[in-house]
Amino acid sequence: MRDAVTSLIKNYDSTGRYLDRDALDTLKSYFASGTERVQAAAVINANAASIVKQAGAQLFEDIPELIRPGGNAYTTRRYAACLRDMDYYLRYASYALVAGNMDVLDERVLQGLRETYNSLGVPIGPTVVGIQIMKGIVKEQVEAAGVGDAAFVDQPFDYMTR
Ligand code: CYC
Repeated sequence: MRDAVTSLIKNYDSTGRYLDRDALDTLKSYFASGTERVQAAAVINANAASIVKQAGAQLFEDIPELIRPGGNAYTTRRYAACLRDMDYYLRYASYALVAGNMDVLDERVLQGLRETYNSLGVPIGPTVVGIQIMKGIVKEQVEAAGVGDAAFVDQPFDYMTR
């Protein structure tokens, strides 16, 4: 698991270089956006349950087949598994936002996920829709909390989606 600073240092150390202009610019922009990243994490933390609930409701309204017989989120167990997965995506997105680095998503969420989903018949397209719905809700709430430009919030959600 790495953050913006450790990953930059690792790169420079591996070639024995001092931190150059590019490195310093990267560090400056990471630290300059630090307060906003923490604010975004605070918003997610304070509203996680309602964000997941709202996103789930929107997802099942947009794609109602998911919760009909034959749908992958049909039966209470699978419905709950789906909301639990959404909660995982949200929590790990908050970590990646604070870290300013997407490594944690590869390591803890995405590795092997496609294979797991394929073997269980969990449809990837609708999962992507769910993650994008959460992105929209989080962005709205982060902006409402007074963070000027919440564009940085997109990054972990878009990363998982890709
Ligand atoms: C299942 N989701 C699973 C499983 C895993 C994950 C491992 C199989 C084991 C289980 O049921 O618990 C995902 N586990 C994760 C992730 C992590 C992890 C991401 C990292 C922290 O440890 N079905 C839909 C929707 C979608 C959905 C589109 C919700 C967005 O139709 C999710 N995931 C879903 C469902 C299951 C599942 C329904 C249960 C499938 C089954 O058992 O038939």
